[in-house]
Amino acid sequence: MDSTKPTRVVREALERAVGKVADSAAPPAPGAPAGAPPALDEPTEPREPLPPKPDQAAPETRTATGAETGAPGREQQGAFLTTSTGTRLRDTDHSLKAGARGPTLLQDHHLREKITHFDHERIPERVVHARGAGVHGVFVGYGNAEQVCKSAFLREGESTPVFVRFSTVVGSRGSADTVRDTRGFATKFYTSEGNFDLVGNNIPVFFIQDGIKFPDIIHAAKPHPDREIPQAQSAHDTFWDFVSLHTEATHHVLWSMSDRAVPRSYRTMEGFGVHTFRLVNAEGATSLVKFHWKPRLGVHSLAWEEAQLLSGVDPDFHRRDLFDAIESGAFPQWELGIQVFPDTPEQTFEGIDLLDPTKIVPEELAPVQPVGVLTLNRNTTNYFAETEQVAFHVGHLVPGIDVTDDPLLHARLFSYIDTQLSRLGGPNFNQIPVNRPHAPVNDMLRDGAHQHAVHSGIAPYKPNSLDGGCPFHAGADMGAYVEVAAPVAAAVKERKSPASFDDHFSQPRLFYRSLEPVEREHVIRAFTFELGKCYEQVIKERQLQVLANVDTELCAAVAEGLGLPAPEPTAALPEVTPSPALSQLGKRWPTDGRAIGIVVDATDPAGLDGVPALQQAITEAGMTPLVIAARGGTLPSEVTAQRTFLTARSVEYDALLLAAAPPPAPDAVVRRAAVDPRVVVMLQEAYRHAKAIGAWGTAATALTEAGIGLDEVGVVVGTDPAEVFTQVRDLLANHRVWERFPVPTT
Ligand code: HDE
Repeated sequence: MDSTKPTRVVREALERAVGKVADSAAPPAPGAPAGAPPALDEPTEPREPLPPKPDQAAPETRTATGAETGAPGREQQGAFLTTSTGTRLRDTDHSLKAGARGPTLLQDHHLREKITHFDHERIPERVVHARGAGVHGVFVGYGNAEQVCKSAFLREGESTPVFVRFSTVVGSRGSADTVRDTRGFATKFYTSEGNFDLVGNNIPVFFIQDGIKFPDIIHAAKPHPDREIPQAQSAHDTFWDFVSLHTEATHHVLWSMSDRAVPRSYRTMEGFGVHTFRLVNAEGATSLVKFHWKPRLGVHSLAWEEAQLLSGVDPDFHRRDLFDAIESGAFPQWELGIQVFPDTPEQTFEGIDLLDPTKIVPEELAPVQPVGVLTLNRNTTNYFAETEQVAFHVGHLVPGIDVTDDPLLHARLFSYIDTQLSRLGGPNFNQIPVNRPHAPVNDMLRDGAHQHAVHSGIAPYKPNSLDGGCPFHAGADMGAYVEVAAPVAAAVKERKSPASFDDHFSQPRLFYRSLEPVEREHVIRAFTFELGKCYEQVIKERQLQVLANVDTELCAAVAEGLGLPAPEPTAALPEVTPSPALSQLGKRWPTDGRAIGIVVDATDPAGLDGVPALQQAITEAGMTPLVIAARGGTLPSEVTAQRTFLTARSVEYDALLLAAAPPPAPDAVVRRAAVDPRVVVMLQEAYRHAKAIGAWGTAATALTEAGIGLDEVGVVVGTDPAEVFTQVRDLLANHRVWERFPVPTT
């Protein structure tokens, strides 16, 4: 397959699809709750509901059978409050009573409708991936995939609307975003040939090789059933009990203990289809592929302490980051890439079993070839209607894409449709607006709860003559989905996995050995933390034995932290060739959508002079400047403080700039120090988390107060704010000041 850079056709298609949103004026700081600021007093004049904000979009308005409706796409209209059947209401604040002191009358149909609806507002949260954030976007194909895949959405310049939902796996719907966990990366392509759902994760392998074990791994990872703790964490006995006994999970566990499991942002995650899929081109030739999403901003993670602090300080950190980036016009982008393998009867590549979802194929052996670009450019208008009700299914396939015999994938093909029945209350979930296809639907599925379509015709069966035999079967030349006639080997029925699935340690070792020393150190600390949180010593000992079979240095370092002896490996450790593509380090990336904190002193008007120009420079660089002062509101030089020392915490910012060394504010607990203690904590944390820090003029004294040397790596001290910012921006392109993290001595 030819690799290709986006052509002019692709660039123009992208501009048409995305450009119009980019043109809309971005707000000075993202986060405005509505399209217009509210009045101070309760309004007295009725008005139509406000239109969505410029950064928002609802699902396209389609009928239940996929046709465009031309409707404005707003489910609220009219200036006056009504019942659900459109009757205007005079009062919704008082129930109908027999006299002002009651009792309340059963006759009050409005009270009953209001309360009954409220009582039923919740649906079951997803059994996994309950916590998520969804946004709209567009995918534009590069055209080069036509050699291996006939799907229309991959054609050159073809632009396809998408809905993407990112998620954590283990936590409940209200849990924190930044926990250590795998992230879901599910994409619904509304293609002209029907919906295609690519339901992937940010980790390319899975804990289990056979879907029948899914309830086991999930029950082990979820909170303990007796007390329902801990929430959204793997650092507990049942998880480590299971994975230490079930060694096929080891590869996924290594990724989970790496920085990949604490992403800095959804925007800086890779995505993986995990399973091997089968593609078919127009001539009917097939290839095996693995799907990858490559973020334009690079792969970037939080420091573990940052992730922990954020769970308390801003549990919505990842969704806020995504929504704010889109609102401020920093649209996140990924390239969809494929690794292509010949479709041989063995379904292996370079000795790697392509049907084993605990294995990767290193990119050095099979390069990831970009086939299109995804841009996320609109926030949702209603979380429940869109993000909570979107129903992904690995069986939502389009011509050109077929499944392989991966036993994990096969269980998923059953599960995703099944789970929607209890979550979304019946079999018509594909008629919910966010799930409606944009291709014509002519099925013979009928009735069921919440049926939205008013089907015509009297013969929803085949064969029929009463409806003229309609709908007709389509031939393969009419765009029908035809399963690849893949041969099935003569076999006997048995509950068994192939022998090739038995190797549980060589790829975890490959992953660990491919990381840079600082990344390995993070893996060691993560294992030490998680096992340190377990109660039972035998579980720790058992997991150390697993680690000994992965890497003796890793095992020894974790054992030391736990205060336990390091066991010997039970088998010889294989030689592995590291895959540099697995490391997050060593590259430079765009800095779009990063948050820069600017600490100012509201009592020093001179120090504020350069701040407006600095804010402008940061905004022009595609980042968000957030001014942090002792108090909120408008400060001298027309500077507005977005944060105060009370509301700000270092973890919110990618870099800190000091325009001043502010003295303790009146609300500081400790007031004897020279600098406000919260600013000192902010600097110490930013330093510890290897973030760039800049200061000019007398502000440098705050660094000294925080115990940070002025000549330390990643600390920029100067006289001119613009010059300091330029250097800080340059440091941000490396994501962190990596030199500041201690490196293991092994
Ligand atoms: Fe899922 N998974 N899964 N999963 N999964 C669900 O579907 C399941 C697996 C993934 O944002 C559920 O609608 C089984 C692998 C994502 O709405 C459920 C097995 C991968 C999402 C389900 C797997 C995933 C889900 C829960 C083993 C990565 C969130 C609610 C056979 C390739 C989608 C729902 C969203 C959600 C079952 C394994 C990714 C219960 C049985 C492997 C991103 O159907």
